Amino acid sequence: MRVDVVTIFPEMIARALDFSMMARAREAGAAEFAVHNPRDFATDAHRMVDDAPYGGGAGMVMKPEPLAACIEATVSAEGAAVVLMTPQGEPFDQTRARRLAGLQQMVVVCGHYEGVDERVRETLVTDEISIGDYVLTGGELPALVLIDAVVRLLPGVLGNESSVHEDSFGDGLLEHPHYTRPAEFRGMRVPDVLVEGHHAQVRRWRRKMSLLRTLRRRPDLLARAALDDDDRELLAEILAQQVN
Ligand code: 4G1
Repeated sequence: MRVDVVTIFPEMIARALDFSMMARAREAGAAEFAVHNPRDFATDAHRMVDDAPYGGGAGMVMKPEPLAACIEATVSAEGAAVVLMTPQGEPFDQTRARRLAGLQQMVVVCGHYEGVDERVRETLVTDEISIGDYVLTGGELPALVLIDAVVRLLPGVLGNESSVHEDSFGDGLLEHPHYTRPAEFRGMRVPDVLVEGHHAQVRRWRRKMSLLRTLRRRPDLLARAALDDDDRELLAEILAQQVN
């Protein structure tokens, strides 16, 4: 997959993509990254990328010409998504990450100031995505969140662990608790079932804890999760034990 980021703070994105899983994805040839600055497409002497809003009021708006030229110079693949990161977008989730991971190219546009000129959104943007309901100063951190979630799904990025990790949210449940050595830490013992290591028992305990955690913390997720008969049995057990 080719990932392009359109941003007036290109270093912020470029530096972040040089680390960890994103760096490995590039080394493995699974992803190709490029960063583009609308300022390089400004034609005026001051290379302006923002201007005052029509109708007046506080704040600035990203000017359409340099932003549009930058996006148009960047889109190359058939079926490319042009994703605008915006608080007005659809909530980002794992389903959307999976869908985007199937594309040849993803162009991620980061807003600044009060946002982008409406005509750019109307004509060049194919997807509008939000990572959550809070106020930020720019779309760069949301763009990095999106890219991380998508790139780790590309074939050849995570290897074996990918299927395991995908499983954990593939069914829409929260994860069970995790433990590593020592078996006792500050008087707190690792649950016996995990120490004993009976695989079927471990699997059952983990599934039950996933269901319990999701029920307690994110009942909204549980309502939409793909549950089978075994899960319903475990849930019945949880409710009978009144640990919820
Ligand atoms: C009104 C949050 C404004 C913010 C209401 C999540 C937020 C992009 C995101 C804002 C942004 C709310 C996001 C706000 C984001 C233009 C530049 C928009 C930054 C900007 C809830 C500022 N997911 N915010 N406005 O934060 O880009 O993607």
